[in-house]
Amino acid sequence: MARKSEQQNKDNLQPRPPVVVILGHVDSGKTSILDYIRKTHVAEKEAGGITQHIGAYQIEKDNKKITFIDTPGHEAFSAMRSRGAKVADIAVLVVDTTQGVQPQTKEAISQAKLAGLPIIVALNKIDRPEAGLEKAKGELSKEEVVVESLGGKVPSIETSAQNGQGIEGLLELILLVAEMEGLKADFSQPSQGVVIESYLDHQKGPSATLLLNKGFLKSGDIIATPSTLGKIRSLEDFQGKIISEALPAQPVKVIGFEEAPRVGEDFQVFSSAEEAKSYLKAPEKKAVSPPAGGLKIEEGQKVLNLILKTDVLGTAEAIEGVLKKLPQEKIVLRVLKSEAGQISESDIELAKGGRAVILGFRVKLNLVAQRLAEREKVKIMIFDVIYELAEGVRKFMERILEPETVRIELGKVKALAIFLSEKNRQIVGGRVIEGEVLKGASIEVFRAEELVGKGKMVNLQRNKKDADKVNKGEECGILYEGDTKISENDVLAIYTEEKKKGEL
Ligand SMILES: Nc1nc2c(ncn2[C@@H]2O[C@H](COP(=O)(O)OP(=O)(O)OP(=O)(O)O)[C@@H](O)[C@H]2O)c(=O)[nH]1
Ligand SMILES: [Mg+2]
Repeated sequence: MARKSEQQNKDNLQPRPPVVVILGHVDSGKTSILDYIRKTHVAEKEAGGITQHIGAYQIEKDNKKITFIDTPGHEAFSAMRSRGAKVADIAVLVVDTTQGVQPQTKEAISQAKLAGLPIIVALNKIDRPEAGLEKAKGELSKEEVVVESLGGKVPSIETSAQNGQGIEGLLELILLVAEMEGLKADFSQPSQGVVIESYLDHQKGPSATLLLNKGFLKSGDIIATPSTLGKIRSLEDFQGKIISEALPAQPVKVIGFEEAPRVGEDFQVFSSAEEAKSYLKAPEKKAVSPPAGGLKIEEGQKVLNLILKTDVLGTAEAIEGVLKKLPQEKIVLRVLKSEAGQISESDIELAKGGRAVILGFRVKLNLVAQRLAEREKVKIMIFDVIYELAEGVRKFMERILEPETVRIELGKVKALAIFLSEKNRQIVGGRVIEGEVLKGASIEVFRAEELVGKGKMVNLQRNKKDADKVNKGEECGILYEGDTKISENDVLAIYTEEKKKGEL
């Protein structure tokens, strides 16, 4: 597209800050390291400036800027990580030295390599007594990430997000690698870049965090992605401070899109709305996933309709992936709507109409919506941890599964004599020819091997005394109740039914 084919005027190229993606396994300490850096290198402009979750920050070290992107390590966020790797210049691979190389460490390595990013390894949690530095390095070597201290080319540093050890060194390494990369951008042109986050701000409307890879962005610019367009009403930096323009490698929150754009889309600035429209791709306009295209529901299957509301769009995508992995042979999950933003009254109306459950992830429920949900009896489940969401949905599915009835065969009785026959009751004398007979069991009546009727046992006797159980070979008297009359020589199948909790 335009970005690749356009000629860049070499004179306009200026150095730009590096964009660093922090990758690593779940709980390796990515966010903790970023928090530590932010605390020590960003002068908080306003107290509690960050209201929305923004996974990108820019800091300053020795008068040089560095942009960081955080990505979650949970396996479900693979798409987010690979996007992070695509927009970045450098990957910091965080390895928990108490754990060593883990599945998402490996995934992160291959994503960084695929994107051609230089890797810096942060050997984290070095403050912990059980930290296994050499083991971690050895395991990295097996993944062809050989650190310098083992004779390789990959710079590494021991870090602790707990006490700050190695964090300054990590920043110095980043600046060093960035310098060697010679990162430059054309600042003079209308900007282009990538959508890294997208959400519906319930006060300001569709919002997106953008990362510019060239040019500059200012209020009033006409902007488009393949899925939506708009005119920029305001620009905010990662701390929520209004800024007049954004520069390459600077994460910026933009308000003014007509709809929340898709995460990962390229954006461009245009000189007119007409031009911007021509950039739109007609068929996939909506930033909402289609309601389960091609979803097949077979006989006997139930459907659980869901409305998914998440903090950012990348999360919605990850959660849909997690939901897909839940067993759905008996209950099919159908996502009616999936979008970023708070749970609104219209979500509750939709849930009511579609008999859906609302699933929230890191979102809030305002009082009005909560009251409406209570009144309309709409179920809302809100989670903060993806694993808990998966478990919560699984438990809910199990609860709505009807308990299964399991038939237990007990035995067979051959009817030898009929002693009494009333309207729908009979006393039948017989012999247990198979298994055993328990009082209160159910009865099926077979005549010449054909099922002719069903009924139940009201009482059971042996030697004219009430009995709980009669064994094979013994004779018994059965007080039978049922619509079909039993005749001599009929075979009675004796069974019970047990209800078992539904299993997915
Ligand atoms: N002792 C010690 N604990 C750490 C260190 N870094 C992180 N932790 C702890 O490890 C846990 C996970 O840290 P996070 O920063 O949330 O890890 P993460 O990699 O961002 O995790 P995900 O985003 O879920 O993939 C937290 O309880 C941190 O307090 C460290 O250097 N030393
Ligand atoms: Mg994290």
